Amino acid sequence: PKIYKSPFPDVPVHNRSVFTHLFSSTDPSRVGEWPASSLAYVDAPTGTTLTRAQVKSFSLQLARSLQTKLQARRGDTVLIYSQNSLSWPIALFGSVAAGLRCTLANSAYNARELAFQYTDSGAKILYTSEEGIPVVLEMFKGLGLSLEEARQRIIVLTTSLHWAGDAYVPIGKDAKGFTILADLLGHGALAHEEKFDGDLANETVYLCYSSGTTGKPKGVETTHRNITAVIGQVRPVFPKSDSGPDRMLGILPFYHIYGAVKLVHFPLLVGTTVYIMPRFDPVQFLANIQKYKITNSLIVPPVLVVLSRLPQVDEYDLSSLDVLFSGAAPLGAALTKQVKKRLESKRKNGKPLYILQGYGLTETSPTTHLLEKPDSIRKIGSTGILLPNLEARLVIDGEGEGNIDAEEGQPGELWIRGPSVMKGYHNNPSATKDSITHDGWFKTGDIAIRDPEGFYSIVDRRKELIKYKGFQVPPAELESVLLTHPEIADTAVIGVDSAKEATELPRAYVVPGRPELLKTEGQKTAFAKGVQKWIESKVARHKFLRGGVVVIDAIPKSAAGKILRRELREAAKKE
Ligand code: AYL
Repeated sequence: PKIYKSPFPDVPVHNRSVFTHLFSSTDPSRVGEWPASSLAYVDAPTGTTLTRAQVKSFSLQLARSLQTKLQARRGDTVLIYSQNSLSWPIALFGSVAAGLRCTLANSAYNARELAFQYTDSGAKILYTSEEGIPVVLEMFKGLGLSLEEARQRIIVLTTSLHWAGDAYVPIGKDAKGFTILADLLGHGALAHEEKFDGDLANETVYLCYSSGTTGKPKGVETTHRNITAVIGQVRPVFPKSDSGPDRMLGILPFYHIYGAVKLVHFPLLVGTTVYIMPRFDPVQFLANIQKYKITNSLIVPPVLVVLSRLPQVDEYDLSSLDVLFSGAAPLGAALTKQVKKRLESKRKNGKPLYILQGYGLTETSPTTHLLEKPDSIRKIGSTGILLPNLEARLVIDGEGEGNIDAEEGQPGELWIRGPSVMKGYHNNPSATKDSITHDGWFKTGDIAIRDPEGFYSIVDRRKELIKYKGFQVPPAELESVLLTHPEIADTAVIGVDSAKEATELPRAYVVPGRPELLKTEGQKTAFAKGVQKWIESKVARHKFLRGGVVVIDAIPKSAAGKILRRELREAAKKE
């Protein structure tokens, strides 16, 4: 095989837990490498701060209560269902310190979607924000638990809160009758995290959900080593601002591996402060850049569309901004240039703004490629170079000869090997076997080209997955929901490109159960509109059928009964 190595020297890979790696130090005035009093996270709306020492101390306090009050045992799984807040990292690191695994759920999920992940992951305790309580109670009710039983499993992450020294003071209305995070702090602390005596490299710490190349969402087993390795691999390649310490604006959801790693873990390692926003709001995004003199932010391509159009861009001083980092979906060169030009033209200091790309997958913890500042224009559109410790192959189907490697400069499916590749899919050996070869190559399902200098571009996606604004939309899941509609006989879901919004939009093709009722175009349109509306009561917002519903006579299928998605996609492109 033709194996491409990273051009960077390998970084050390440790056999340590995530908690020890980030928080331990021989110098008591430090947490990890950084002063204990330095700010780890700031709540952007209120300015409330959390130092590195507080993150560590609150986490160890929570860890103790998890063990003593909630009888959590090493290896148990907890689920976090909350928008970004200061409490979120405490919930995560407290659980990790107690030796638990965390599964991170989309905060927009409804009760059905949440129930799937809660059950599939084998979670016991569940953290939710106050806003999530109704959905969580509906979920537990559906699972047959009484209100009292449900309450015993819920920890409420109050989002409006106030830290007073080492104490945590919730303000505003607290969730009556529920255990809130504050109730679990201040009852002593673990002296250190739960000791691991097993094989740390292979101990699962996070379970994010991804559909992989096909089918419904699966739990991705991310190990302690995956996480400690990947943040080390990103470190030498991640851009630094020239004007002193970086201040990061955190808008990406922490429950997605991209946010969890880059906004919650990585900043602790490299000494930056993250200004947390509970959700993306375009004007607040601009206001916070000005207010906190933000130097960089991680975004998804649609944020650049907003920045290219939003009139308020002219009203804020964005001159502190050094880097916008885009990932999770393809980013076009034209949009990149447009935003760069617009934001730079407003600056009095003449400083450049770098718009860079990264690439990765939930299964690779996630980042595998990054573009560096000096290459931002020269290699515009590229997702960058392979990170340290990683190897890549570009593989094509050798038609009968098995998999063979593409010629230099030719497209092929990107395969990745290295310490940040997941352990496998949770409780799903067959999906694991389909995606990781016996010698450790993970098949991404993306088609890439590598140029002679080692820069990779993603040119196509071979798998079913649809990406709406960086969020995964597994067609198989939408199809199974659509098939519960009493008037739908068959269906196929694909993504259609929207250049305007820089994203794909999920679209369903449906075969009506009673075609005789849909004779006129008017009747078909009305039926399609009805289905589009109906799905909104069934799935989270990012899965809405924004690309439309199209009534057809039959779904194109292979002889084996597999949906020929490519045919539908090609036809949609020609519209
Ligand atoms: P998942 N260009 C094109 N497609 C991309 C890109 C990109 N830059 N990044 C991700 N994708 C697609 O699991 C691709 O199809 O992880 C890939 O298989 O939600 C799929 O998204 C994975 O989706 C970064 C930058 C991580 C991005 C990420 C992506 C995490 C998304 C770290 O620095």
